[in-house]
Amino acid sequence: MGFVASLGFMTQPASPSSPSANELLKLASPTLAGNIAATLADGTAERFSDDDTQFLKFHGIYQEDDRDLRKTGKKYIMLIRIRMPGGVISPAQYLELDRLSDVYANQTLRITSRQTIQFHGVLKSNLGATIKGINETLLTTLATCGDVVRNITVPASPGIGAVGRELLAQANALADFLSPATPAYHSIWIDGTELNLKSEEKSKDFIDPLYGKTYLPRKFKFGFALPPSNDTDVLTNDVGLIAIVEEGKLVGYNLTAGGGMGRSHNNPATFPRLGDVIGFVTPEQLQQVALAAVTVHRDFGDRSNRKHARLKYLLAERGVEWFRAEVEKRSGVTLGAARPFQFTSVSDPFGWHTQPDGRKFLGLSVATGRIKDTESQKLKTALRVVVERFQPEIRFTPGNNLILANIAPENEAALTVVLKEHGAILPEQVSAVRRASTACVSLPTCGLALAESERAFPTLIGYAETALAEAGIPGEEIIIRTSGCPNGCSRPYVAEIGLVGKAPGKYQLYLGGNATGTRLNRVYKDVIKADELPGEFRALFTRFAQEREAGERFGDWANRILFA
Ligand code: SRM
Ligand code: SF4
Repeated sequence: MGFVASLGFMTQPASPSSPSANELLKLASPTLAGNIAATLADGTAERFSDDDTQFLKFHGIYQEDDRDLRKTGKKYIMLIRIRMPGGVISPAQYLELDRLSDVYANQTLRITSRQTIQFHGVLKSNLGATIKGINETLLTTLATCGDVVRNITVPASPGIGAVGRELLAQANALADFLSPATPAYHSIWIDGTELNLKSEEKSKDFIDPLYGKTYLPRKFKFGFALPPSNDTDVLTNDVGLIAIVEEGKLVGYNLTAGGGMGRSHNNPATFPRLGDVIGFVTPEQLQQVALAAVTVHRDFGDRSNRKHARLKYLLAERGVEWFRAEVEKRSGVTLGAARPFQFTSVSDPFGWHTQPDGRKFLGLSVATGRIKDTESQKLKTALRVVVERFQPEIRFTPGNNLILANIAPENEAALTVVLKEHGAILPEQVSAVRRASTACVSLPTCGLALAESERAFPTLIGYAETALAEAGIPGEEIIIRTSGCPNGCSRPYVAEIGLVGKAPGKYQLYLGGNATGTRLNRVYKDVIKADELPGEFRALFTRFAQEREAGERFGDWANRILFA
């Protein structure tokens, strides 16, 4: 029996409802080539067709338009997302991405909530050169979007030493193992030619060994975590791998399944969900079990309704026992009993720390993950100079922050001076609430945004800082996450305070998540205007300061008191 047949996807019953438009598209062009190459070569075409925009996603590209300019006509620009398991790159790779962003994008690098980099604002005419440039740094954009396994998240701190490196190696191996096999990516972006599989018929007959002709019903996300840190928000992933370390040695993972954030307003059939703990796997079993989990989604996920197509709905409807049995059957692995673990924090490590090998690392707070130069803060230039001069390893965190690693202790002072000379804001200059909080990209690039998020973040967090000061607790850390729409790209539903865009200037207010990413928050106000937030925060924080128990965090207080 061949590999494809052994995975069983050809034997599964077809979905009883009619397949969605995306399913038909994938079926018609299983190489994912579409007409991308032809449109790319056509200098007169300023955009790709709607069908091709779906294929482009699998190549790591979103066709967007600058929504600030819509009144005067659409200006098409591309988002490019890079694959980077665990968010780790070399200094040389960073410098090249920095250069490419200056030449072809909007002169910024955007750290994402899944530890990678996005370019925004790339014109179609510059797309080919940008993707080629990225690949020349030995990075790729393949499978960072689309109905496939996405960028895998891994604990970011270099402070965890050997186990951290092991997790990174396993994540990289898993990412390669689960990568789509289409030759179209290479032919379009590297060779610069249309995909030629000798005949049209052959192209249509292409079958990816893992994903089949129609790939997954929807995106699929893996995340690793190493307790006590839950910096990757592991339970929000389709599949989570919680590392279990005994006597300093990685013995395996508790596998979780069925996490996800996305929902739609006024559609209660869609909801955020935290993953269930399914069982224990050893590092040797990991790939087979992960593969089995992906094929369960591939074969049972909803292919008619994309809003119901994430793995979380299978877990919610069919249950943990069913999922475990399917995974065991497909992988041939009997999962062990889950091992005890405890999370204490989702925070990124800020400031200077010493690595187990004696070298130093610096965790920087990057406001909304946007590496850019402004009048007062030349962060992008500062990082370029630092990376050129001190050659640190670069690590992007799931909190949209940045870590400079492997720095010789004697360089700590000089590196800090370079940052200060460029006006870069050091983590100790940022309030605890601001450092802990994040925002999704939203306007002007995101086509799904209903309200401002990244651009409103400084103001919204400013409201919180003022209210905390007025309540007499200015140094309080509260995790606030803003998303411009209910898709939840900043993972707002596990934050202590979540602000979810409803309409311009209007948000849903969620309260009651915790500091460990293990509890969903709840709707406190279905609509609140941005300019009502100062008063709302003042009232909430004042009450919190008066009523909290010793050491109690805002999210725990809100959960205990406001939803009692
Ligand atoms: Fe996301 C769609 C940005 C992490 C849930 N997300 C989008 C798009 C591509 C909009 C679109 O489809 O047209 C956004 C591009 C905006 C732009 O201009 O940059 C977008 N998502 C992002 C990023 C850049 C937000 C950020 O501030 O960092 C993150 C990129 C991650 C990466 O590197 O791969 C990002 N998105 C997430 C997360 C968080 C996570 O994975 O840890 C989630 C919630 C977890 C989950 O998947 O459930 C998330 N994004 C979504 C959804 C809802 C999916 C669902 O199940 O309903 C959409 C909408 C969709 O897929 O149709 C979406
Ligand atoms: Fe866009 Fe919504 Fe994601 Fe924000 S949460 S980036 S508005 S899809």
